[in-house]
Amino acid sequence: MAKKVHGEESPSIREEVLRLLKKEKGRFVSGEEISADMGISRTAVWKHIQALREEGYDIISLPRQGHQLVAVPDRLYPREVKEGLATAVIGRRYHYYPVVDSTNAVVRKLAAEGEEEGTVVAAEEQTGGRGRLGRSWFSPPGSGLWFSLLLRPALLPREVPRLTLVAGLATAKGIAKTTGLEVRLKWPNDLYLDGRKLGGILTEMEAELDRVHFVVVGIGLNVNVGEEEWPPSLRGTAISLREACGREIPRVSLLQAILRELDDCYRRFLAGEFPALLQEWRQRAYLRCPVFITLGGEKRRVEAVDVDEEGMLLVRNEDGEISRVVAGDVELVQG
Ligand code: BT5
Repeated sequence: MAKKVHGEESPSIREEVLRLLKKEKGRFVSGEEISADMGISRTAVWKHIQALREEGYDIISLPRQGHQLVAVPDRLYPREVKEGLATAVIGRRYHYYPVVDSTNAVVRKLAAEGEEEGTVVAAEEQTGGRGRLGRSWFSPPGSGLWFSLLLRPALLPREVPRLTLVAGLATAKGIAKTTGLEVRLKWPNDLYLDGRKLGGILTEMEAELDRVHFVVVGIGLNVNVGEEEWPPSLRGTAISLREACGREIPRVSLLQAILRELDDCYRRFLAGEFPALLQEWRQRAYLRCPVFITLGGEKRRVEAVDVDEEGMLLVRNEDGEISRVVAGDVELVQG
């Protein structure tokens, strides 16, 4: 009779089976070899292979030849994202969900339960993805990066918006490393490509007046969203990396690259290097250009001049007066 695979030990054996198939990728490994290596029955080997197939791993099995791993799915599985990640803080702990309402909401809940700094929550799909001011964020399955990180920096609440700029910069750097595309940053939280919105950042915090308990940085990035997938409200205003590059972008390696940049930028931020990070942000930003700014319901055309050392936007109105914007919506003047 086939040996029963215990629920407890089978996930780690499955990882071992997968590791062996990956090591021998493109080559058949016999059922006997796997079963001898792992100390499990042939039937158990078969069950693990079947389970991996259900997870999307493309494995061919042939009688007398064995099993061959042909392709790894581009899903944001912990084992794939954590493989070779080597970050110090960001992504050290990583939670994955096929579907979730909002990754920011999940991180908030984990944070309240004492989860440690650096934890990342990623989902294939969000059913209640959120933007700022209660706006919704379109997060279709399998074609974007929808993830959030938990930070516990020793900051004052008014210093927290700086983290949005740092996260935007890190995301832009990760995209450049993976695709060669240089995205533009729009104050305070947008990533743009070809004048269209590629991604956005939602920073939320739990704080008292003089003490931040935790910060949740949510990042949404359109990776392989197809032209036909956009809802009418986003057609022509949103863009994905695939649309810009004309090819599918592997999400796992993109996420890894972004997590590495976040890890590096956050370390530098904590070490007091915000001015240098801001300088890098400026180089990629829409500055010294006309924009519409909406403040308290009123929309005005101004010039985005610069960001100050605290990361606030400086704008010049038609009379040449400079003012400092702490929070607001900026729209590009097209054309
Ligand atoms: C943002 O808000 O740009 C922040 C988006 C943050 C999303 C991430 S995904 C992971 C994490 N979990 C969440 O629930 N949220 C974060 P805002 O600046 O308010 O922009 C929202 C506006 O962008 C919407 O009103 C739409 O006009 C537009 N929009 C919505 N979905 C979009 C998409 N996928 N691509 C481009 N534009 C989009």
